Amino acid sequence: MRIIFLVDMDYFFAACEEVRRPEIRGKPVAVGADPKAGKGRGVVMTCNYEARKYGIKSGMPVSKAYFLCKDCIFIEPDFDYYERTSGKVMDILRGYADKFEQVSIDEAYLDASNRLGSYEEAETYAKRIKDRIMEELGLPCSIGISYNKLLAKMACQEAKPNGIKIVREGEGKKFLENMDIGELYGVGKKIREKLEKEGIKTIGQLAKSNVIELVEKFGKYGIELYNYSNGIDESEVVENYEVKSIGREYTFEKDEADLKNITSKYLELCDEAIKELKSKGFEFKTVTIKVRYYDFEEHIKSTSMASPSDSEEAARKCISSLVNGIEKGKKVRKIGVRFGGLVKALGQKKLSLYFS
Ligand code: DCP
Ligand code: CA
Ligand code: CA
Repeated sequence: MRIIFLVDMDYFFAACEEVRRPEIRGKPVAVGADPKAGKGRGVVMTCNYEARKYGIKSGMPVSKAYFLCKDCIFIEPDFDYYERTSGKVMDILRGYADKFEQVSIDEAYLDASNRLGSYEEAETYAKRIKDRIMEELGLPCSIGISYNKLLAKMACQEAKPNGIKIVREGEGKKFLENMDIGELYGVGKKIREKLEKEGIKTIGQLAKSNVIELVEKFGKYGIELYNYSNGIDESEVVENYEVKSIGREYTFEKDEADLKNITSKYLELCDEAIKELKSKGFEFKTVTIKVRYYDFEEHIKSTSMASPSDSEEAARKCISSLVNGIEKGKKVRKIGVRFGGLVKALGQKKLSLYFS
């Protein structure tokens, strides 16, 4: 019997802020750009559950969030801090797993089948994990437990906030049955619209549909959708030991002082590295550039993304802004670009291969 946990931190960025600013606890808090009394641009990255009561959510323009709740406390994101905190969370979680797989900044799968004999034991184990993270880091999380990754992930969604939800063997189909089709892992907006056109509104309806017709409509992905809707997912929890970061370096033949030439070389390296990253199915969270001057002085600068990405455009933007900090006119010998915090692209991404 497999026992798999999906641990996902609650309102992560905002929870991190509550830890270092206890005075904001219990009040509505959103992390995102400054709303400038409703005139600000940019979006809410996340908000705590007090703010959610007002209808504020991730991805919403901050101007709209401001009008929904004028008393909401808006905090500009501090990615380095969230990354560091995430690292501490992951270090704790790793200790509870036979097999461990981080899937995003605030979430990871743990396979603990070898350590546990029953779901009762699993529940106690999950409580221990939650207590430990709360005691050491002051952060709440939710945990889904099941016999596969798909159901663990969906159980976690039900467990939120600050809870534990178990889906036992034999309960998978029933657990999913009445949920809206959009709730199914792997179903994005486009697929949902297509399915709804066919009259498929619940996961249960999808589970009963004709798999051959699904393949006709969605290609190979139709089989995956069919399996998911039936609560079937054989994929293993796997840590990517091999690749932690992907990068490129370049040494100029002659020391280069022209920032335009230097920048275009950085972007070339960026494109090459992104190509490799995509071909391996990764998304990056951090971008680092390195510069070594003619006198061997070396500098490293990095920045973090709000959420993992494999976008060439986003990568180029980060790099251009980092390059801005390079000393002008000083001769450069060697440069490097590196993408770190790699995670496997999620199911949603795979869909874009079928529907672009
Ligand atoms: N995030 C972001 N932009 C988004 C969604 C999320 O920058 N559109 C960031 C902020 C979140 C973090 O990623 O804190 C984790 O995202 P989750 O989807 O897990 O959401 P939260 O942890 O914020 O809330 P929940 O309690 O619902 O998990
Ligand atoms: Ca979360
Ligand atoms: Ca998450």
